[in-house]
Amino acid sequence: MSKMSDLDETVAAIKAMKVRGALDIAVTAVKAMDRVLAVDAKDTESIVRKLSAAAKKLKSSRPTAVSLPNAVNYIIYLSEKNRNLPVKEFRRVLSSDIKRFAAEQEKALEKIAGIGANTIEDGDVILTHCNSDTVMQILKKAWKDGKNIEVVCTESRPRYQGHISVEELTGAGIPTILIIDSAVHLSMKRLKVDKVLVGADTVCANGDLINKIGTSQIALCAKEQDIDFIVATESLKFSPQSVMGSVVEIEERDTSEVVEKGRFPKVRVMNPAFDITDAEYISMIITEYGVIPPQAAYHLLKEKFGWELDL
Ligand code: RI2
Repeated sequence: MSKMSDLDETVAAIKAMKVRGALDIAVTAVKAMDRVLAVDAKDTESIVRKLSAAAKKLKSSRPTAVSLPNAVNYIIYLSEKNRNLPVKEFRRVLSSDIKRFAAEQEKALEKIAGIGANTIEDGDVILTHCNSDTVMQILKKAWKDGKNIEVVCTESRPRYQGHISVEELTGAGIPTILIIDSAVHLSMKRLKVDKVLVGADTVCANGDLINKIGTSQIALCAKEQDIDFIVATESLKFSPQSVMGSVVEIEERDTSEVVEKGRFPKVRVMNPAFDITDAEYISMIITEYGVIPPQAAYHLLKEKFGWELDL
């Protein structure tokens, strides 16, 4: 069997969720594009073509988190802008732009951790779903700031990313409780949950949130019990395509993640990886630009993605 190319390996790792979490996926993809820059090419035009082919492959690896196309499209935009440069100069400029972009995402994460930690109060019981690096950074910062918090993690079936959250939080010394996904409603009451804090895969222009399957049910429970439902996300996860009317594709993953193949031969098994939480259930969105109401998503999009939207 022939050896996989570096790019194909990255695509395979994202598909198999060896690399996961909306921000990590985006940063890993642009780093793979940086490596494409280094491959043999006689002129700038052929690198531009290689980058554009790589972008297409990377974007097809997972369909829902908009951070991936946003990041990749931005690098393609820069490559188009610089396509008249001689090959050596083109490589240098693009590579440093990619590194700057990746560093900016790290900074955004750090900024959100600080802003997010301010929204947490001493003694808070916080429920989170799945594993969001952004959420983890906020919780760890709040703990480091001396806030005595307790975190309730859902399992997040079928892939149990909740276990990753439990490991991270307990590793930081934070008191953590693990519950099954269907225990959310009961646990909110019994454990006296003060806040729900989740990450995002995509935020739409109308403020709707697309996040790990089960998120929208948690939002409904929070609304019913008058608990704040807070989203933490880098602006990279806001969807410019949604401004133009596109609907976000919800990834359907292999059903073997839910039940072994052939176990129920006559049954249709479904495995949607994400769901949509209506903006009206969201109390606030924490971004690197500060805390905004979901209704402000359109304005943030216009500000941030002007280069793509041409509005
Ligand atoms: P960060 C994850 O999806 C979860 O839905 C999480 O809320 C979101 O990405 C954002 O993660 P998956 O990749 O970027 O586990 O905050 O399917 O790490």
